[in-house]
Amino acid sequence: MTVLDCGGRRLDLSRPAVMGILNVTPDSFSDGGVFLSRENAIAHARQMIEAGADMIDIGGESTRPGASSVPAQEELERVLPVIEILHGEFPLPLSVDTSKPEVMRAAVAAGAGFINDVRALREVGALEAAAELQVPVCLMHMQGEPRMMQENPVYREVVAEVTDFLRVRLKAAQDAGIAAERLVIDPGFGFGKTLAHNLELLRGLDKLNCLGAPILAGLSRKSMIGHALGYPVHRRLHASVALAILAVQNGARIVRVHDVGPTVEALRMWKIVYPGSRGE
Ligand code: 8Y7
Repeated sequence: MTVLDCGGRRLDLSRPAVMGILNVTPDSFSDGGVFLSRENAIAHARQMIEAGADMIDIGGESTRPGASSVPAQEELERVLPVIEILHGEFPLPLSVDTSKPEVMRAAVAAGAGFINDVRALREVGALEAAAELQVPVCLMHMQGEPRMMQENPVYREVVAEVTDFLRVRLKAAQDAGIAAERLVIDPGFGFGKTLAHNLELLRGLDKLNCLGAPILAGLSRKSMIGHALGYPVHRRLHASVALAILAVQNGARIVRVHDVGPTVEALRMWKIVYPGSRGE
């Protein structure tokens, strides 16, 4: 369980791993379209790999709060060339950030070895596609849909409800034929959650380990930092690194980040403090 086979490329999860975020979208909230061009996206990926990323998560659909959906054709045009080029150039696992079965199929054919689905395989045909492709899948919790999810998120008990949701999705994935060893879970920080919900989830993150799947956490530059500290997106680096370390300390095995170099450096220090395999 400590090594994921990502389409023939190994991801060692005996120690925390860093997933670098590569947005190939014109409207991504923190990169603001800067990495729109293919060349820029590839240069940005090269830089994250040089900085020590263990994998790269390539997304062509913005899931920021309020974002509208992107047709499959456009998503494919954004991500496929980038996946092909990076797959040819680097040996590390590549993740595709998508909810669409046709994008999953084409991305894996182009060299992706991991599916990151913020909708936890709930789109029609997604369970079947993921089962067929035999690559690891991250199942993420979200309350509502990106367009409306931050309107008025309500939970009775956020940690318990997120755990229940992920338990149901893990079962659905396994019933569809996806091996338990290929499943990763994620509480979905910021996806239909207030600051108070996000903080409670972060403090209680280790409780998700009762589900037996490695935990992925994405906190980088998120609006919870803005709500907590009042900083705009370009000033959230230090808080993002702190949150990545806290997530790992509380049981996360993969952190999804924009700022790979600073996160890798902080985690190097964490690993020296906690040389045991689970940080005990
Ligand atoms: C997450 C994510 C985003 C996350 C996983 C952003 C695609 C918003 N956030 N995937 N994606 N977990 N697994 O701020 O938290 O990067 S998009």
